[in-house]
Amino acid sequence: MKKRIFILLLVFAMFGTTMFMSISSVSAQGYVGTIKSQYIEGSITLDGRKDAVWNNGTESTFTLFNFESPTIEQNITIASVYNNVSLYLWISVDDLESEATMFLIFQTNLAADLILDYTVPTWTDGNDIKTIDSNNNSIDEFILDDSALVDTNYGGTNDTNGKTWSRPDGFNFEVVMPLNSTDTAGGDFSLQMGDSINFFPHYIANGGYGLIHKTNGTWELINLVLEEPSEDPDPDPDPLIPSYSIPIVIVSAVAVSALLIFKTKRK
Ligand SMILES: [Ca+2]
Ligand SMILES: [Ca+2]
Repeated sequence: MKKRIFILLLVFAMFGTTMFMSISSVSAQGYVGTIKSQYIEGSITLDGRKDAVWNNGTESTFTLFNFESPTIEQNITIASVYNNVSLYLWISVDDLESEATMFLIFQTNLAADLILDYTVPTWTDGNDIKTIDSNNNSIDEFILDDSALVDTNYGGTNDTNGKTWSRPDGFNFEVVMPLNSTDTAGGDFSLQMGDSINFFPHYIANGGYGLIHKTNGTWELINLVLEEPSEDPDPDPDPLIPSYSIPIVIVSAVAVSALLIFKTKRK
């Protein structure tokens, strides 16, 4: 009898452990969408204005939630293009605040979820942060020991540059970052055509906003893809010889040949 109870307890323990492992392996991190960064020739003048070159990048709008009061929402619109050396992001926010900061937290540490504690929030070590504010301060950082550290204070280089246009009804952030800064001390990302990277937009103006759902403890990242340009169709295809002209050419050649033979024989 005791043996039976022991086996029963063992089965329950194994079942419970399996259940716990399967539940704990479910990640709270998801994806809200993809931004397709389009390849461009040349570069962009940073001024916060949405110049014609930005028509190459498709706009995507995302809803961020206030960290303190999740029912307060803030929409942001993002577009992206890139060339052989740089990645550009254009971010537009409608907001009547006088000052704002945009943190772009790029997931360069793929061994763990980007967010360490969504309630604060805090970020996982080893990820890269590019920051631009409405006073045109551009700061390149990385996460270590739950803190955002400035690259240049730890042997790295500042690899972000941006200009913000403070509109009467909001902000346009225009940011450029090297595809490959080679700054390992600053934990910078390294990208090339066809690559993708996840990032979390963290907007601060009268409170912090992000893609965190506090009601169920989940959060979302945006997937940024450096789209490979599609092959151009042949802009000047070789003119085709119309099919009906081939018999005419043959008949003409035969006629000319016959005429030459006839003339030769007459001589
Ligand atoms: Ca960095
Ligand atoms: Ca850097």
